[in-house]
Parts: sequence; C-alpha cells; structure tokens
Amino acid sequence: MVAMNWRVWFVLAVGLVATISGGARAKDLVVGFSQIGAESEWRTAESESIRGEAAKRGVTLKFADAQQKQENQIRAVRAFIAQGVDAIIVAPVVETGWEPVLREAKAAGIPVVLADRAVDVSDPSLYATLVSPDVVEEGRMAGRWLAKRLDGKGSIVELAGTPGSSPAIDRGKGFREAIAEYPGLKIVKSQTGDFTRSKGKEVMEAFLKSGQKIDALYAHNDDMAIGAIQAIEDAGKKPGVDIVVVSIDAVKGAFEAMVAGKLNCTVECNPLLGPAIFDAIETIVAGKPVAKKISMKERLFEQGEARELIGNRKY
Ligand code: GYE
Repeated sequence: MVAMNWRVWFVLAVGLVATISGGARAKDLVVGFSQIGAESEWRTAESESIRGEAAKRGVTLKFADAQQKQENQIRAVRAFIAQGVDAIIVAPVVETGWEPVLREAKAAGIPVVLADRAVDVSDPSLYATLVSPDVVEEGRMAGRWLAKRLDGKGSIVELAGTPGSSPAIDRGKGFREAIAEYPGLKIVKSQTGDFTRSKGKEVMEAFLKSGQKIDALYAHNDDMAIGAIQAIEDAGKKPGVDIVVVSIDAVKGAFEAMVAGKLNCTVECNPLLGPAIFDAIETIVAGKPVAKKISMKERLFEQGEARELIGNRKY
C-alpha cells in the first residue's frame, strides 16, 4: 500500500487544492429563488428558464412563489438564509424596502443575485449583480416606434406595470423620454394594470368608457395589451387598426395577436435568464468578480414579420 508513487500523490494533491480553491462546484450548489409569482407569460417563461438551467447544472433549487407580495419574498429570503444556501436569487416585486433583509444575507455571507428587476438601496454591496434586460431602453424603443407610427401626433393611453416595480417605473420613463420630442403626442390617461391580462382588460374598459379619444395604447407588457385588445373588441372597435397597440415582452401570445392583426408592435424582453444567472452565481461562489449589471441586447418586432417569425419563438 505504501507503493503509491509520487505521481499518484501529485494527482491527489492537485485534486485537493482544486476542490478547496474552486469552492462549491455547480452540482453541489444549493440556491434559493424567490420568484414574484406567475402574473404573466413572461414570468412563467423566466421561472422555467431558471428551473431548467438549475436542473441542467445539477444545482438544487429551492423555489418560492411570493404571489405578488413583498412580505412573502422577505420571508422566503429569511428562510433561505436560515437554511444556509450558497446563493439567493430574488426577482424583487417592487424597488424599495429591501435593505434590512439584504443586510441579513450579507451578514450571513450569502450572495444575492437580482433577477429582472432592480432594487433601490443606498449600499450597492448588498447585492452581487442584477441580471436584467435594459428596461428603460425598452420603453424608449416603444416610444420611438409609436411616435413614428403616429407621425408625431395623437392621444395615447398607458397601461402601466405594478406600481413601484422597476420595469413600471423605467418603462414609463423611457417611453416619456422618447416621445418628449413630439409635442403633438400626449399621454391622456395612465393607470396600472398590474402586468396582468385581467387588469389590463378592466382598465382599458374604463379608458374606453371615459369617452376620451384614443389613438394608441402603450402597455408595459404583452399580457396587459392582450387583455386590453379584448376590451377594445368588446367596445366594437378594431384593435391594431382603430387603436394602435404597442407593448413589451415579445411573448408567444403577442406574436399570435400580431398575426391576427390586433397588436402592432412588441419590444423584446428576454425572460431566458437562467444561463446568465447561474454563470454569475458560479463565478461569485468561486470568489471571482462579476459585473454589477448583466444585460442582453434586444430588438422590437412588428406585425408584418410576426407570421414568419412565430414558429421560432422560444417563449
Ligand atoms: O416584462 C412583465 C412581468 O420584470 C421584466 O415583469 C419583468 C416584467 C415583465 O411580469 O411581463
């Protein structure tokens, strides 16, 4: 047994050093994920992407659905800390109110990766990175497209996302920035539809009943636009023709609505964040630096190209 030569010892020693310095390998990781809920097609696609990527890499994922409530998210994060997970993913429903629980995670030495929505904290070291599309730019893209389509004049109604959430704030901001150059374009009504089809429909019904002249609808996500399209049809008008409709996400449902001629344009927001999130987590637990924000490039899709592209859509 003493016959192990220096070569064998060398291999064993290298293996040991690699294990220690490499930290936990992907397949040993335990990661907690506090998801907002399932309010939209987009959100469901994101959950699937994160779950699928965890399974692919052999990561144990603890998934907690917050049903749209921040207090449920805070409770889930505290439970993950108590369980001593290796990392925590949070898709924060709103921007504010995160400091205390993020401090607890930091004190426990557990890195937090934010998925798709930003938080408003005074100390940026409270989270490791934000993996998210550029939501301000999405709003700008929708605004620029609509300004062109309306030739710089018209009355716009806006269906905003969840109040206090970063995509609602930033998509509102980006859009206003883009249309500011056109004094003939006015946002005549703006109300939240909470990123859901049912609320989008309900609020659009009220907009239509108000008697306000409406040339276009800007919805912060496709689901609200799809709900609103139903309301427009119920009111005896043609969505996509009598009222121009532009929204954000580019989910399958939006492509179907474009093929049907009811939605005019959707700006892509990629929900397939799983690979980028777990790349970041593996880098962080290996003790290497990551960028504070990890974004992806996106484009918009118009009605005319929907039929050709719908078959290739992954979400
Ligand atoms: O656009 C919307 C959703 O946070 C970027 O949340 C995300 C948004 C997405 O429910 O559909």
